[in-house]
Amino acid sequence: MALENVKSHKTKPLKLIATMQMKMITTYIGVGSNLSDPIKQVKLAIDALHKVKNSQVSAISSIYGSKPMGPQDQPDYINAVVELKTSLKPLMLLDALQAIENKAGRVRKENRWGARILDLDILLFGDQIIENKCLTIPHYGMKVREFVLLPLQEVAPHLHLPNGESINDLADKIAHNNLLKLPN
Ligand code: A4P
Ligand code: MG
Repeated sequence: MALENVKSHKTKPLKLIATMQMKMITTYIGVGSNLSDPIKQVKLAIDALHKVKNSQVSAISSIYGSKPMGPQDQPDYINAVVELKTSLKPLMLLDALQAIENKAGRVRKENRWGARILDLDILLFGDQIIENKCLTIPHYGMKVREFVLLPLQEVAPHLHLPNGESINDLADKIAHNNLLKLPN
């Protein structure tokens, strides 16, 4: 190894060196909350995503306010999308995300699409299509949710889904449903 490379390694944080040496897949994580100070919950979740092992946050969307999809007798949501490069396998990433949800105090209830303190969904995992009892990727709802498509377009405007659809086409077609990009 050339001397200058050795020197530059000395100045980089260890986590960065480790992740640089592994095959990294680009993933997109949908973040949502509508309980217990949702803006704070989303920011804390983004902090926690920075600490996921063998992974590196590479882009973060603005924070958006959104009207609830599903039952309307619940507070408005805060949503964002994070681009995370990872060498974790999909199920290991799901475990890491569920650990963050649990630490935030997430209680899983039976009511579908009900209020939640934190929801972390794997929207895309590279160009992989995954269907098993724990994971459906691309996320089953992502193409019809303005609170996913618009922040995703913000962080990855040139993205294509595994089936070839472009994020720009999907985002251009979706009704905005009062989605509000909040100032930084
Ligand atoms: N699972 C399967 N695929 C995935 C994936 N791609 N990412 C499994 C993450 N998890 C995935 O998830 C239930 C199980 O889904 C997991 O154990 C995992 O194995 P969960 O987080 O416990 O339950 P959930 O999130 O309530 O399920 P669901 O039906 O996926 O909820 P959604 O579809 O995420 O909807 N309105 C607004 N404005 N903004 C929102 O963010 N979110 C919801 C929740 C409702 N309304 C909303 C929003
Ligand atoms: Mg979820």
